[in-house]
Amino acid sequence: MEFLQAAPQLPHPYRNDRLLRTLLDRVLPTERRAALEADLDVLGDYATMAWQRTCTTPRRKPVLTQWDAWGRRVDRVELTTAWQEGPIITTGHAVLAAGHEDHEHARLQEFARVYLYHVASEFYTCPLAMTDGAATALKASGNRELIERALPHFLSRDPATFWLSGQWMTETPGGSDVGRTETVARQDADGQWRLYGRKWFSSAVVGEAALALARPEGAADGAGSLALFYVETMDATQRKPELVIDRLKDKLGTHELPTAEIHLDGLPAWPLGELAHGVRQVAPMLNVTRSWNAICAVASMARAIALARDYATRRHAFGRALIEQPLHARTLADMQAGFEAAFALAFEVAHLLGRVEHGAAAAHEAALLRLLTPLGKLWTGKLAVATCSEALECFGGAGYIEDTGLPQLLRDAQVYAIWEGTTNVLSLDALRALAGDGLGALRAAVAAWQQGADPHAAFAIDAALDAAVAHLDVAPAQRATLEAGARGIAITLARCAAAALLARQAAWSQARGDVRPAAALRRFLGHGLLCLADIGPDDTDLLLG
Ligand code: MFK
Repeated sequence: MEFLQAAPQLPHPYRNDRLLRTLLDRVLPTERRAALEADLDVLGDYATMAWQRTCTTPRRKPVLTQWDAWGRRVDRVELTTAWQEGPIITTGHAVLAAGHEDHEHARLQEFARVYLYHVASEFYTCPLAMTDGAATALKASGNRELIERALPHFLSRDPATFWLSGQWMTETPGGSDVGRTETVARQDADGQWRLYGRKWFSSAVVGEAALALARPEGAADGAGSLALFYVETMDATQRKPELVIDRLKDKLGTHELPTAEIHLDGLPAWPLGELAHGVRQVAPMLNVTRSWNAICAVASMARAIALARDYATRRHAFGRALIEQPLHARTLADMQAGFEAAFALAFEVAHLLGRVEHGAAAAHEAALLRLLTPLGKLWTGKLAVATCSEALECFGGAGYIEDTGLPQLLRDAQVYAIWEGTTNVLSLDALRALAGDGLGALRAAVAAWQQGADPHAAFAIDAALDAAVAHLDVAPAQRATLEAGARGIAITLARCAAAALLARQAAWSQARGDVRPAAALRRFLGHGLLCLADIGPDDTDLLLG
Protein backbone atom coordinates (compact mmCIF):
# COMPACT_ATOMS: atom_id res chain seq x y z
CA MET A 1 0.00 0.00 0.00
CA GLU A 2 1.16 3.49 -0.80
CA PHE A 3 1.31 5.96 2.06
CA LEU A 4 -1.91 7.86 2.64
CA GLN A 5 -1.89 10.91 4.87
CA ALA A 6 -4.67 11.05 7.47
CA ALA A 7 -6.78 14.21 7.14
CA PRO A 8 -7.12 16.60 10.08
CA GLN A 9 -10.08 15.94 12.36
CA LEU A 10 -11.94 18.80 13.99
CA PRO A 11 -12.17 18.34 17.77
CA HIS A 12 -15.68 19.14 19.05
CA PRO A 13 -15.72 22.96 18.82
CA TYR A 14 -17.54 23.41 22.12
CA ARG A 15 -16.54 20.45 24.30
CA ASN A 16 -12.87 20.99 23.49
CA ASP A 17 -12.83 24.77 23.70
CA ARG A 18 -11.06 25.47 26.98
CA LEU A 19 -11.21 29.24 26.50
CA LEU A 20 -14.94 29.50 25.96
CA ARG A 21 -15.73 27.07 28.75
CA THR A 22 -13.53 28.76 31.35
CA LEU A 23 -14.77 32.22 30.36
CA LEU A 24 -18.37 31.16 30.88
CA ASP A 25 -17.48 29.37 34.13
CA ARG A 26 -15.78 32.51 35.43
CA VAL A 27 -18.43 35.03 34.44
CA LEU A 28 -21.87 33.46 34.48
CA PRO A 29 -24.00 32.69 37.51
CA THR A 30 -24.29 28.90 37.93
CA GLU A 31 -27.89 28.61 36.72
CA ARG A 32 -27.33 30.66 33.59
CA ARG A 33 -24.16 28.71 32.85
CA ALA A 34 -26.04 25.42 33.10
CA ALA A 35 -28.95 26.67 31.00
CA LEU A 36 -26.57 27.56 28.18
CA GLU A 37 -24.97 24.14 27.95
CA ALA A 38 -27.49 22.39 25.68
CA ASP A 39 -27.56 25.10 22.98
CA LEU A 40 -23.77 25.39 22.88
CA ASP A 41 -23.34 21.64 22.70
CA VAL A 42 -25.75 21.37 19.75
CA LEU A 43 -24.10 24.30 17.97
CA GLY A 44 -20.78 22.46 18.44
CA ASP A 45 -22.36 19.33 16.91
CA TYR A 46 -23.63 21.42 14.00
CA ALA A 47 -20.16 22.88 13.45
CA THR A 48 -18.66 19.37 13.41
CA MET A 49 -21.21 18.20 10.85
CA ALA A 50 -20.69 21.33 8.72
CA TRP A 51 -16.91 20.82 8.64
CA GLN A 52 -17.39 17.24 7.46
CA ARG A 53 -19.78 18.52 4.81
CA THR A 54 -17.22 21.12 3.68
CA CYS A 55 -14.64 18.36 3.24
CA THR A 56 -16.89 15.90 1.43
CA THR A 57 -19.18 17.91 -0.83
CA PRO A 58 -18.28 20.23 -3.70
CA ARG A 59 -18.36 23.93 -2.80
CA ARG A 60 -21.41 25.84 -4.00
CA LYS A 61 -22.11 29.48 -4.53
CA PRO A 62 -25.45 31.29 -4.48
CA VAL A 63 -27.03 31.75 -7.88
CA LEU A 64 -29.04 34.78 -8.98
CA THR A 65 -31.80 34.27 -11.54
CA GLN A 66 -32.99 37.66 -12.72
CA TRP A 67 -35.68 36.71 -15.27
CA ASP A 68 -38.16 33.86 -15.53
CA ALA A 69 -38.80 31.98 -18.76
CA TRP A 70 -41.52 34.49 -19.77
CA GLY A 71 -39.44 37.59 -19.31
CA ARG A 72 -40.74 38.56 -15.88
CA ARG A 73 -38.16 40.10 -13.51
CA VAL A 74 -37.84 37.74 -10.54
CA ASP A 75 -34.39 38.32 -8.95
CA ARG A 76 -34.47 34.92 -7.24
CA VAL A 77 -31.39 33.88 -5.23
CA GLU A 78 -30.73 30.19 -4.77
CA LEU A 79 -28.82 29.67 -1.52
CA THR A 80 -26.35 27.06 -0.27
CA THR A 81 -27.50 24.38 2.15
CA ALA A 82 -26.01 26.09 5.21
CA TRP A 83 -27.82 29.29 4.28
CA GLN A 84 -31.09 27.42 3.88
CA GLU A 85 -30.53 26.01 7.36
CA GLY A 86 -29.69 29.47 8.75
CA PRO A 87 -33.15 30.56 9.93
CA ILE A 88 -33.75 27.17 11.61
CA ILE A 89 -30.44 27.18 13.50
CA THR A 90 -30.73 30.87 14.40
CA THR A 91 -34.23 30.73 15.79
CA GLY A 92 -33.98 27.21 17.23
CA HIS A 93 -30.96 28.19 19.35
CA ALA A 94 -32.02 31.79 19.99
CA VAL A 95 -28.79 33.11 18.49
CA LEU A 96 -30.17 36.65 18.20
CA ALA A 97 -32.99 36.44 20.72
CA ALA A 98 -30.55 35.53 23.53
CA GLY A 99 -28.73 38.83 23.04
CA HIS A 100 -31.87 40.84 23.66
CA GLU A 101 -32.98 39.14 26.86
CA ASP A 102 -33.35 41.49 29.78
CA HIS A 103 -30.21 40.85 31.82
CA GLU A 104 -26.55 41.87 31.83
CA HIS A 105 -25.22 38.53 30.52
CA ALA A 106 -27.49 38.54 27.46
CA ARG A 107 -24.80 39.60 25.00
CA LEU A 108 -22.25 37.13 26.35
CA GLN A 109 -24.77 34.32 25.91
CA GLU A 110 -25.48 35.53 22.39
CA PHE A 111 -21.84 35.82 21.35
CA ALA A 112 -20.93 32.40 22.76
CA ARG A 113 -23.50 31.05 20.29
CA VAL A 114 -22.21 33.25 17.45
CA TYR A 115 -18.63 32.07 18.08
CA LEU A 116 -19.64 28.42 17.73
CA TYR A 117 -22.01 28.94 14.81
CA HIS A 118 -20.01 31.38 12.67
CA VAL A 119 -17.70 29.21 10.55
CA ALA A 120 -20.36 26.53 10.08
CA SER A 121 -22.89 29.17 9.02
CA GLU A 122 -20.85 30.08 5.92
CA PHE A 123 -21.14 33.75 6.91
CA TYR A 124 -24.89 33.63 7.38
CA THR A 125 -23.64 35.45 10.49
CA CYS A 126 -23.01 38.53 8.30
CA PRO A 127 -26.72 39.32 7.80
CA LEU A 128 -27.37 38.09 11.35
CA ALA A 129 -24.95 40.74 12.60
CA MET A 130 -26.79 43.38 10.64
CA THR A 131 -30.16 42.14 11.90
CA ASP A 132 -28.84 42.35 15.45
CA GLY A 133 -27.49 45.82 14.70
CA ALA A 134 -30.80 46.91 13.19
CA ALA A 135 -32.67 45.70 16.27
CA THR A 136 -30.25 47.68 18.46
CA ALA A 137 -30.50 50.85 16.34
CA LEU A 138 -34.30 50.61 16.27
CA LYS A 139 -34.41 50.30 20.05
CA ALA A 140 -32.08 53.30 20.40
CA SER A 141 -34.30 55.34 18.06
CA GLY A 142 -37.29 54.93 20.38
CA ASN A 143 -39.56 54.71 17.29
CA ARG A 144 -42.34 52.62 18.85
CA GLU A 145 -44.16 51.91 15.61
CA LEU A 146 -41.09 50.49 13.86
CA ILE A 147 -39.92 48.67 16.99
CA GLU A 148 -43.28 46.91 17.34
CA ARG A 149 -43.35 46.10 13.64
CA ALA A 150 -39.81 44.76 13.13
CA LEU A 151 -38.35 43.51 16.41
CA PRO A 152 -40.69 40.52 16.84
CA HIS A 153 -39.44 39.32 13.45
CA PHE A 154 -35.74 40.10 13.98
CA LEU A 155 -35.72 38.37 17.38
CA SER A 156 -38.15 35.60 16.51
CA ARG A 157 -37.65 32.07 17.80
CA ASP A 158 -39.72 30.69 14.92
CA PRO A 159 -38.18 30.33 11.43
CA ALA A 160 -41.58 30.99 9.84
CA THR A 161 -41.69 34.53 11.21
CA PHE A 162 -37.97 35.32 11.25
CA TRP A 163 -36.69 38.27 9.19
CA LEU A 164 -33.17 39.30 8.24
CA SER A 165 -32.24 42.95 8.01
CA GLY A 166 -29.58 44.53 5.84
CA GLN A 167 -27.50 47.65 6.46
CA TRP A 168 -27.43 49.67 3.28
CA MET A 169 -24.70 52.26 3.60
CA THR A 170 -21.96 51.53 1.11
CA GLU A 171 -22.21 53.21 -2.29
CA THR A 172 -19.78 53.62 -5.18
CA PRO A 173 -18.51 57.02 -3.99
CA GLY A 174 -18.94 56.35 -0.28
CA GLY A 175 -17.44 53.20 1.24
CA SER A 176 -15.76 54.70 4.29
CA ASP A 177 -16.88 58.27 3.61
CA VAL A 178 -20.61 57.67 3.78
CA GLY A 179 -21.17 61.44 3.66
CA ARG A 180 -20.88 61.03 -0.12
CA THR A 181 -24.06 58.94 -0.22
CA GLU A 182 -26.01 59.58 -3.43
CA THR A 183 -29.25 57.75 -2.55
CA VAL A 184 -32.09 60.24 -2.35
CA ALA A 185 -35.23 60.06 -0.22
CA ARG A 186 -38.27 61.72 -1.76
CA GLN A 187 -41.85 62.03 -0.46
CA ASP A 188 -44.61 61.03 -2.88
CA ALA A 189 -47.99 62.76 -3.19
CA ASP A 190 -49.30 60.72 -0.24
CA GLY A 191 -46.39 61.74 1.97
CA GLN A 192 -44.76 58.30 1.75
CA TRP A 193 -40.96 58.46 1.70
CA ARG A 194 -39.36 56.54 -1.15
CA LEU A 195 -35.68 55.78 -1.82
CA TYR A 196 -33.91 56.18 -5.16
CA GLY A 197 -30.30 55.16 -5.75
CA ARG A 198 -27.76 52.38 -5.90
CA LYS A 199 -26.32 50.45 -2.96
CA TRP A 200 -23.06 48.75 -3.73
CA PHE A 201 -22.53 46.08 -1.04
CA SER A 202 -25.78 44.54 0.12
CA SER A 203 -24.96 41.36 2.01
CA ALA A 204 -28.48 40.69 3.22
CA VAL A 205 -30.11 40.88 -0.17
CA VAL A 206 -32.25 37.87 0.71
CA GLY A 207 -33.45 39.66 3.84
CA GLU A 208 -36.88 41.06 4.46
CA ALA A 209 -35.83 44.50 5.78
CA ALA A 210 -32.92 46.95 5.92
CA LEU A 211 -31.76 50.18 7.46
CA ALA A 212 -30.57 52.55 4.75
CA LEU A 213 -28.85 55.92 4.70
CA ALA A 214 -30.29 58.41 2.21
CA ARG A 215 -30.29 62.14 1.65
CA PRO A 216 -33.72 63.74 1.88
CA GLU A 217 -34.33 65.60 -1.36
CA GLY A 218 -33.01 69.14 -1.15
CA ALA A 219 -30.88 68.53 1.96
CA ALA A 220 -27.31 69.84 2.05
CA ASP A 221 -24.24 67.83 1.07
CA GLY A 222 -22.23 65.94 3.69
CA ALA A 223 -22.83 63.32 6.35
CA GLY A 224 -24.77 65.51 8.78
CA SER A 225 -27.78 65.82 6.47
CA LEU A 226 -28.18 62.11 5.78
CA ALA A 227 -31.22 60.42 7.31
CA LEU A 228 -31.66 56.83 8.41
CA PHE A 229 -34.63 54.91 6.98
CA TYR A 230 -36.23 51.53 7.62
CA VAL A 231 -37.35 49.60 4.52
CA GLU A 232 -39.01 46.28 3.79
CA THR A 233 -38.11 44.31 0.70
CA MET A 234 -40.94 41.81 0.20
CA ASP A 235 -44.62 41.85 -0.72
CA ALA A 236 -45.64 38.50 0.76
CA THR A 237 -43.39 36.07 -1.15
CA GLN A 238 -42.47 38.47 -3.98
CA ARG A 239 -39.60 40.92 -3.89
CA LYS A 240 -40.92 44.47 -4.16
CA PRO A 241 -40.56 45.74 -7.74
CA GLU A 242 -38.85 48.93 -6.50
CA LEU A 243 -35.86 46.82 -5.41
CA VAL A 244 -33.77 45.42 -8.25
CA ILE A 245 -30.78 43.10 -7.81
CA ASP A 246 -28.24 44.12 -10.47
CA ARG A 247 -25.79 41.30 -9.81
CA LEU A 248 -24.06 39.23 -7.13
CA LYS A 249 -20.47 40.21 -6.34
CA ASP A 250 -17.57 37.98 -7.35
CA LYS A 251 -15.58 38.21 -4.09
CA LEU A 252 -12.19 36.94 -2.91
CA GLY A 253 -13.86 34.99 -0.10
CA THR A 254 -17.18 34.53 1.71
CA HIS A 255 -18.36 32.85 -1.49
CA GLU A 256 -21.51 31.40 0.02
CA LEU A 257 -22.68 34.87 1.07
CA PRO A 258 -24.80 36.46 -1.68
CA THR A 259 -23.46 40.02 -1.60
CA ALA A 260 -25.29 42.10 -4.17
CA GLU A 261 -25.34 45.37 -6.02
CA ILE A 262 -28.87 46.71 -5.93
CA HIS A 263 -30.97 49.56 -7.30
CA LEU A 264 -33.71 51.30 -5.37
CA ASP A 265 -36.36 52.79 -7.58
CA GLY A 266 -38.87 54.33 -5.22
CA LEU A 267 -38.70 51.73 -2.45
CA PRO A 268 -41.09 52.78 0.38
CA ALA A 269 -39.14 53.86 3.48
CA TRP A 270 -39.81 55.16 6.99
CA PRO A 271 -37.43 57.46 8.87
CA LEU A 272 -36.25 56.14 12.23
CA GLY A 273 -36.15 59.60 13.75
CA GLU A 274 -35.20 63.13 12.71
CA LEU A 275 -34.48 63.62 9.02
CA ALA A 276 -30.78 64.31 9.59
CA HIS A 277 -27.83 62.92 11.58
CA GLY A 278 -28.36 59.46 10.14
CA VAL A 279 -24.74 58.47 10.85
CA ARG A 280 -25.28 59.18 14.54
CA GLN A 281 -28.48 57.10 14.42
CA VAL A 282 -26.81 54.17 12.67
CA ALA A 283 -23.80 54.19 15.05
CA PRO A 284 -25.39 51.70 17.51
CA MET A 285 -25.75 49.31 14.58
CA LEU A 286 -22.14 49.84 13.51
CA ASN A 287 -20.86 49.17 17.00
CA VAL A 288 -22.85 45.94 17.27
CA THR A 289 -21.74 44.66 13.87
CA ARG A 290 -18.13 45.54 14.73
CA SER A 291 -18.46 43.41 17.88
CA TRP A 292 -19.70 40.56 15.67
CA ASN A 293 -16.70 41.09 13.41
CA ALA A 294 -14.33 40.57 16.35
CA ILE A 295 -16.12 37.45 17.57
CA CYS A 296 -16.23 35.99 14.06
CA ALA A 297 -12.51 36.76 13.62
CA VAL A 298 -11.59 34.82 16.78
CA ALA A 299 -13.93 32.02 15.69
CA SER A 300 -11.95 31.69 12.47
CA MET A 301 -8.69 31.67 14.43
CA ALA A 302 -10.05 28.96 16.73
CA ARG A 303 -10.96 26.80 13.74
CA ALA A 304 -7.62 27.30 11.96
CA ILE A 305 -5.58 26.53 15.09
CA ALA A 306 -7.72 23.50 16.05
CA LEU A 307 -7.16 21.94 12.64
CA ALA A 308 -3.46 22.76 12.53
CA ARG A 309 -2.90 21.30 16.02
CA ASP A 310 -4.76 18.14 15.18
CA TYR A 311 -2.86 17.73 11.93
CA ALA A 312 0.43 18.12 13.77
CA THR A 313 -0.34 14.87 15.62
CA ARG A 314 -1.17 13.00 12.37
CA ARG A 315 1.59 14.19 10.07
CA HIS A 316 5.08 12.75 10.48
CA ALA A 317 8.30 14.14 9.04
CA PHE A 318 11.95 13.40 9.77
CA GLY A 319 11.01 10.48 12.00
CA ARG A 320 8.46 12.07 14.32
CA ALA A 321 5.10 13.80 14.44
CA LEU A 322 5.10 17.52 13.62
CA ILE A 323 3.90 18.26 17.13
CA GLU A 324 7.17 16.79 18.42
CA GLN A 325 9.27 19.03 16.17
CA PRO A 326 10.39 21.91 18.42
CA LEU A 327 10.02 24.67 15.84
CA HIS A 328 6.63 23.50 14.63
CA ALA A 329 5.36 23.18 18.20
CA ARG A 330 6.61 26.68 19.00
CA THR A 331 4.88 28.09 15.92
CA LEU A 332 1.59 26.56 17.06
CA ALA A 333 2.11 27.83 20.60
CA ASP A 334 2.70 31.37 19.33
CA MET A 335 -0.53 31.23 17.37
CA GLN A 336 -2.33 29.95 20.46
CA ALA A 337 -1.00 32.78 22.66
CA GLY A 338 -2.11 35.47 20.19
CA PHE A 339 -5.48 33.79 19.83
CA GLU A 340 -6.01 33.65 23.61
CA ALA A 341 -5.34 37.38 23.86
CA ALA A 342 -7.67 38.17 20.95
CA PHE A 343 -10.37 35.93 22.41
CA ALA A 344 -10.13 37.75 25.74
CA LEU A 345 -10.56 41.16 24.08
CA ALA A 346 -13.39 40.17 21.73
CA PHE A 347 -15.42 38.57 24.50
CA GLU A 348 -14.77 41.45 26.90
CA VAL A 349 -16.39 43.74 24.34
CA ALA A 350 -19.32 41.33 24.06
CA HIS A 351 -19.83 41.11 27.80
CA LEU A 352 -19.38 44.83 28.30
CA LEU A 353 -21.98 45.56 25.63
CA GLY A 354 -24.58 43.60 27.57
CA ARG A 355 -23.57 45.16 30.89
CA VAL A 356 -23.76 48.70 29.50
CA GLU A 357 -27.07 48.05 27.73
CA HIS A 358 -28.62 46.77 30.95
CA GLY A 359 -27.25 49.48 33.24
CA ALA A 360 -25.04 46.99 35.09
CA ALA A 361 -21.75 48.67 34.20
CA ALA A 362 -19.65 51.11 36.23
CA ALA A 363 -19.72 54.78 35.21
CA HIS A 364 -16.57 54.65 33.09
CA GLU A 365 -17.50 51.46 31.25
CA ALA A 366 -19.68 53.04 28.54
CA ALA A 367 -16.64 55.04 27.41
CA LEU A 368 -14.55 51.88 27.72
CA LEU A 369 -16.95 49.99 25.45
CA ARG A 370 -16.91 52.84 22.93
CA LEU A 371 -13.10 52.55 22.72
CA LEU A 372 -12.68 48.78 22.94
CA THR A 373 -15.21 48.17 20.15
CA PRO A 374 -13.04 49.64 17.34
CA LEU A 375 -9.83 48.40 19.01
CA GLY A 376 -11.16 44.85 19.23
CA LYS A 377 -12.50 44.92 15.69
CA LEU A 378 -9.38 46.24 14.02
CA TRP A 379 -6.81 44.16 15.87
CA THR A 380 -8.65 40.81 15.76
CA GLY A 381 -9.37 41.37 12.06
CA LYS A 382 -5.70 41.71 11.24
CA LEU A 383 -4.65 38.88 13.56
CA ALA A 384 -7.19 36.52 11.98
CA VAL A 385 -5.61 36.98 8.55
CA ALA A 386 -2.10 36.36 9.93
CA THR A 387 -3.23 33.37 12.03
CA CYS A 388 -5.15 31.71 9.21
CA SER A 389 -2.19 32.22 6.88
CA GLU A 390 0.19 30.66 9.42
CA ALA A 391 -2.23 27.80 10.05
CA LEU A 392 -2.39 26.97 6.34
CA GLU A 393 1.40 26.90 6.24
CA CYS A 394 1.31 24.29 9.01
CA PHE A 395 -0.21 21.93 6.41
CA GLY A 396 2.53 22.55 3.83
CA GLY A 397 1.21 22.09 0.30
CA ALA A 398 -2.04 20.54 1.53
CA GLY A 399 -3.05 23.90 3.00
CA TYR A 400 -2.94 25.33 -0.52
CA ILE A 401 -5.33 22.76 -1.99
CA GLU A 402 -8.98 23.71 -2.30
CA ASP A 403 -10.70 20.41 -1.54
CA THR A 404 -9.00 20.09 1.84
CA GLY A 405 -11.41 22.87 2.89
CA LEU A 406 -8.44 24.85 4.24
CA PRO A 407 -7.76 27.72 1.76
CA GLN A 408 -11.26 29.02 2.38
CA LEU A 409 -10.23 29.91 5.94
CA LEU A 410 -7.64 32.38 4.68
CA ARG A 411 -9.78 33.85 1.92
CA ASP A 412 -12.67 34.36 4.31
CA ALA A 413 -10.45 35.87 7.02
CA GLN A 414 -9.47 38.74 4.75
CA VAL A 415 -12.99 40.12 5.06
CA TYR A 416 -12.56 40.88 8.77
CA ALA A 417 -10.21 43.75 7.96
CA ILE A 418 -12.70 45.45 5.61
CA TRP A 419 -16.17 44.37 6.73
CA GLU A 420 -17.68 47.19 8.82
CA GLY A 421 -14.76 49.51 8.24
CA THR A 422 -11.10 49.11 7.33
CA THR A 423 -8.27 49.01 9.85
CA ASN A 424 -7.44 52.65 9.16
CA VAL A 425 -11.06 53.84 9.46
CA LEU A 426 -11.35 51.96 12.75
CA SER A 427 -8.04 53.44 13.97
CA LEU A 428 -9.43 56.92 13.31
CA ASP A 429 -12.63 55.91 15.10
CA ALA A 430 -10.47 54.91 18.09
CA LEU A 431 -9.04 58.45 18.06
CA ARG A 432 -12.64 59.73 18.15
CA ALA A 433 -13.29 57.58 21.23
CA LEU A 434 -9.99 58.62 22.85
CA ALA A 435 -10.91 62.27 22.39
CA GLY A 436 -13.82 61.60 24.76
CA ASP A 437 -13.41 59.70 28.03
CA GLY A 438 -11.89 56.60 26.42
CA LEU A 439 -8.36 56.91 27.71
CA GLY A 440 -9.25 57.40 31.36
CA ALA A 441 -11.69 54.52 31.11
CA LEU A 442 -9.05 52.26 29.59
CA ARG A 443 -6.50 53.11 32.26
CA ALA A 444 -9.02 52.42 35.03
CA ALA A 445 -10.02 49.12 33.44
CA VAL A 446 -6.45 47.94 32.86
CA ALA A 447 -5.60 48.70 36.50
CA ALA A 448 -8.63 46.67 37.65
CA TRP A 449 -7.93 43.72 35.32
CA GLN A 450 -4.34 43.50 36.53
CA GLN A 451 -5.19 43.23 40.20
CA GLY A 452 -3.62 40.04 41.53
CA ALA A 453 -1.66 39.60 38.31
CA ASP A 454 2.05 38.85 37.99
CA PRO A 455 3.79 42.21 38.75
CA HIS A 456 6.23 41.77 35.85
CA ALA A 457 3.31 41.47 33.44
CA ALA A 458 1.57 44.48 34.96
CA PHE A 459 4.78 46.52 34.66
CA ALA A 460 5.18 45.62 30.97
CA ILE A 461 1.55 46.45 30.19
CA ASP A 462 1.67 49.80 31.99
CA ALA A 463 4.92 50.75 30.24
CA ALA A 464 3.47 49.96 26.80
CA LEU A 465 0.29 51.86 27.61
CA ASP A 466 2.33 54.92 28.65
CA ALA A 467 4.37 54.73 25.45
CA ALA A 468 1.25 54.67 23.28
CA VAL A 469 -0.48 57.42 25.23
CA ALA A 470 2.55 59.71 24.86
CA HIS A 471 1.83 59.81 21.11
CA LEU A 472 -1.66 61.16 21.73
CA ASP A 473 -0.28 64.30 23.30
CA VAL A 474 0.08 66.45 20.19
CA ALA A 475 -1.02 70.02 19.49
CA PRO A 476 -4.28 70.37 17.51
CA ALA A 477 -2.22 71.81 14.63
CA GLN A 478 -0.44 68.47 14.38
CA ARG A 479 -3.60 66.52 13.64
CA ALA A 480 -1.97 65.00 10.53
CA THR A 481 0.82 63.54 12.67
CA LEU A 482 -1.71 62.10 15.08
CA GLU A 483 -3.74 60.53 12.27
CA ALA A 484 -0.65 59.10 10.58
CA GLY A 485 0.18 57.28 13.81
CA ALA A 486 -3.38 56.19 14.61
CA ARG A 487 -2.94 52.58 13.54
CA GLY A 488 0.18 52.08 15.67
CA ILE A 489 -1.50 53.66 18.68
CA ALA A 490 -4.69 51.63 18.22
CA ILE A 491 -2.94 48.28 17.83
CA THR A 492 -0.70 48.98 20.83
CA LEU A 493 -3.71 49.91 22.97
CA ALA A 494 -5.57 46.81 21.77
CA ARG A 495 -2.61 44.59 22.68
CA CYS A 496 -2.29 46.26 26.11
CA ALA A 497 -5.99 45.73 26.82
CA ALA A 498 -5.81 42.13 25.64
CA ALA A 499 -2.73 41.44 27.78
CA ALA A 500 -4.40 42.89 30.87
CA LEU A 501 -7.48 40.75 30.22
CA LEU A 502 -5.27 37.69 29.83
CA ALA A 503 -3.63 38.59 33.15
CA ARG A 504 -7.06 38.59 34.79
CA GLN A 505 -7.90 35.20 33.29
CA ALA A 506 -4.46 33.85 34.25
CA ALA A 507 -4.92 34.85 37.90
CA TRP A 508 -8.37 33.23 38.01
CA SER A 509 -7.23 30.02 36.33
CA GLN A 510 -4.02 29.76 38.35
CA ALA A 511 -6.06 29.81 41.55
CA ARG A 512 -7.86 26.73 40.15
CA GLY A 513 -4.69 24.92 39.17
CA ASP A 514 -4.59 25.79 35.46
CA VAL A 515 -1.40 27.62 34.47
CA ARG A 516 -2.06 27.64 30.71
CA PRO A 517 -3.49 31.21 30.50
CA ALA A 518 -0.40 32.42 32.43
CA ALA A 519 1.77 30.72 29.80
CA ALA A 520 -0.25 32.41 27.04
CA LEU A 521 0.30 35.76 28.73
CA ARG A 522 4.07 35.19 29.03
CA ARG A 523 4.31 34.20 25.38
CA PHE A 524 2.11 37.10 24.25
CA LEU A 525 4.19 39.59 26.23
CA GLY A 526 7.32 37.96 24.87
CA HIS A 527 6.32 39.13 21.42
CA GLY A 528 6.04 42.71 22.72
CA LEU A 529 3.02 44.93 23.01
CA LEU A 530 4.35 47.95 21.14
CA CYS A 531 3.48 48.61 17.55
CA LEU A 532 4.72 52.18 17.44
CA ALA A 533 7.69 51.94 15.10
CA ASP A 534 5.90 53.83 12.35
CA ILE A 535 5.04 56.87 14.48
CA GLY A 536 6.89 60.15 14.60
CA PRO A 537 9.05 61.79 11.94
CA ASP A 538 8.99 59.55 8.94
CA ASP A 539 9.89 59.36 5.30
CA THR A 540 6.39 58.92 3.92
CA ASP A 541 6.77 61.72 1.36
CA LEU A 542 10.08 60.35 0.14
CA LEU A 543 8.82 56.78 -0.01
CA LEU A 544 5.74 57.76 -2.00
CA GLY A 545 7.61 60.29 -4.16
C1 MFK B 1 -19.16 39.44 5.75
C2 MFK B 1 -19.02 39.61 4.32
C3 MFK B 1 -18.97 41.00 3.85
C4 MFK B 1 -18.89 41.07 2.36
C5 MFK B 1 -17.92 42.05 1.89
C6 MFK B 1 -17.96 43.31 2.65
C7 MFK B 1 -17.09 44.36 2.06
C8 MFK B 1 -17.26 45.66 2.76
C9 MFK B 1 -18.71 46.08 2.69
C10 MFK B 1 -18.91 47.29 3.48
O1 MFK B 1 -18.91 48.31 2.89
S1 MFK B 1 -19.21 47.14 5.15
C11 MFK B 1 -19.49 48.78 5.66
C12 MFK B 1 -18.19 49.49 5.75
N1 MFK B 1 -18.37 50.90 6.03
C13 MFK B 1 -18.31 51.36 7.27
O2 MFK B 1 -18.22 50.64 8.25
C14 MFK B 1 -18.31 52.83 7.41
C15 MFK B 1 -16.92 53.31 7.62
N2 MFK B 1 -16.91 54.72 7.99
C16 MFK B 1 -16.97 55.08 9.29
O3 MFK B 1 -17.01 54.25 10.18
C17 MFK B 1 -16.98 56.54 9.58
O4 MFK B 1 -16.22 56.74 10.73
C18 MFK B 1 -18.42 57.04 9.81
C19 MFK B 1 -19.18 56.96 8.50
C20 MFK B 1 -19.16 56.25 10.86
C21 MFK B 1 -18.39 58.49 10.31
O5 MFK B 1 -17.76 59.31 9.42
P1 MFK B 1 -18.07 60.89 9.32
O6 MFK B 1 -18.97 61.13 8.19
O7 MFK B 1 -16.76 61.62 9.30
O8 MFK B 1 -18.91 61.22 10.62
P2 MFK B 1 -18.61 62.09 11.90
O9 MFK B 1 -19.05 63.47 11.60
O10 MFK B 1 -17.24 61.91 12.44
O11 MFK B 1 -19.62 61.40 12.92
C22 MFK B 1 -21.02 61.60 12.82
C23 MFK B 1 -21.59 61.30 14.18
O12 MFK B 1 -21.56 59.88 14.39
C24 MFK B 1 -20.79 61.90 15.31
O13 MFK B 1 -21.71 62.18 16.36
P3 MFK B 1 -22.33 63.65 16.57
O14 MFK B 1 -23.17 63.92 15.38
O15 MFK B 1 -23.11 63.53 17.83
O16 MFK B 1 -21.14 64.58 16.68
C25 MFK B 1 -19.88 60.77 15.73
O17 MFK B 1 -19.45 60.90 17.05
C26 MFK B 1 -20.83 59.60 15.58
N3 MFK B 1 -20.12 58.34 15.40
C27 MFK B 1 -19.33 58.00 14.37
N4 MFK B 1 -18.88 56.76 14.54
C28 MFK B 1 -19.40 56.32 15.71
C29 MFK B 1 -20.19 57.34 16.26
N5 MFK B 1 -20.85 57.21 17.41
C30 MFK B 1 -20.72 56.06 18.07
N6 MFK B 1 -19.97 55.03 17.61
C31 MFK B 1 -19.29 55.13 16.44
N7 MFK B 1 -18.58 54.11 16.00
